[in-house]
Amino acid sequence: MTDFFKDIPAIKYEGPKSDNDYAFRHYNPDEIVMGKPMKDHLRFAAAYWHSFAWPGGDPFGGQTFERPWFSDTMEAAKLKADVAFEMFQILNVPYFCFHDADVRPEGNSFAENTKNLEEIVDCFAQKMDETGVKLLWGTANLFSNRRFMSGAATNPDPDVFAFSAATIKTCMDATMKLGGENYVLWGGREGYETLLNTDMGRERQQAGRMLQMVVDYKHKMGFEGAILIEPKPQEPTKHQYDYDVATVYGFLKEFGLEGEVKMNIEQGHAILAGHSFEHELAMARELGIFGSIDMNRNDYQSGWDTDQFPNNVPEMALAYYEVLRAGGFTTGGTNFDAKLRRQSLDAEDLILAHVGGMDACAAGLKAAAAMLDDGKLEAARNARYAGWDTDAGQTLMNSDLDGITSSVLANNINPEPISGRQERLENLVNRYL
Ligand code: XUL
Ligand code: CO
Repeated sequence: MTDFFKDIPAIKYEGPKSDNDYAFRHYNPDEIVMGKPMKDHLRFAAAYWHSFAWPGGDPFGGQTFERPWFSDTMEAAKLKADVAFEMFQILNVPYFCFHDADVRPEGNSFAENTKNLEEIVDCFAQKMDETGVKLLWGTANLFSNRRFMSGAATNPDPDVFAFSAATIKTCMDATMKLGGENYVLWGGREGYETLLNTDMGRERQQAGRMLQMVVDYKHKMGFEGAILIEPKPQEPTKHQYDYDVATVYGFLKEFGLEGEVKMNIEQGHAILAGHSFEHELAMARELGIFGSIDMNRNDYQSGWDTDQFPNNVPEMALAYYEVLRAGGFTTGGTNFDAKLRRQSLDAEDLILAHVGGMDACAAGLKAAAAMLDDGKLEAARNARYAGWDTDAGQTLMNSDLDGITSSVLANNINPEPISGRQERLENLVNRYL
């Protein structure tokens, strides 16, 4: 045991009336919701990068956090792993997620990076065995090091493409070795700053080829998890190719990968793309590519990806409503891609941030389940489209413009507008919260 979280107890469910900061009010892991335990609906994961690798910087200032593991040595990486697994246990999160660069010291070459990663993977394997904590997904950080400043797969320099491909392979190997349930690709620098120096055609082809190689390697190695792309419209690059769910779907179709790759949808990224989170979730469900979620909250005024811990229950309810409508998670889960504010310096801040986030998600899930169980929202939606289920509606779909025109004339069709009843439905939703 380290002394980082000293005096902080394991967090238990105490119910909504508890006034203990170190307790769950809504997250009751074994409580049955729609036929299965809450923990199996939510499948919570903690993100290694924000909680353990981020120093607290912003565009105007550097490190605010002082952590005993902040140094680029293997010894420090192992101390960081000790503390990380202590946090997973205090919170009782079943999963974690990591990038290679979060967990290993940065080497001077690809070979050194690989050796460092392998050493940490062995250390993780032992800790996972001891604690029962599992890996939701692994990924490669192909955006922080300066070699990736002009992109990874989409870099104008083929050597960077090669370095990136080799790094992805090592991260897929690590994920497979640790029994990870998904492998994620987020293209933070797969985009451009200015079209003046960018060959967009080539860059898209390079990105497509890299993704095909990832899928080929998944099959070659026998990885049974899902390959997930995480859309984001911009930040760090001005324009990113994986703009949103619909854009990525078009890209997958173009490269023949629509049956191979699903989506990891992040709340804050949806907001940056000008969508609601539930829009992106519903779009992925309709396209058959819903996979997993990165849970956080974005500031609605700043226009940055602020990665705050979620605490807005009405938003969570609408999000989990779409997750439940998609049939829930299979390999996916709820990963807290969220970080503390840079003034929240203490170890307890890290715990309480997750406790609040887990409770907000659990409260949202319960409200979403009640909405679905009750069936009033779905009944209203179905009633709105009921005309399409009639014989006339079906005939219309299989007709053509000539046939339809004759029918409009023969039946003197002259539609009367019908209320969309939005406020009534909004009032209904509020009753479940
Ligand atoms: C960045 C982001 C990443 C991905 C994984 O905005 O969300 O942390 O989740 O690379
Ligand atoms: Co994310």
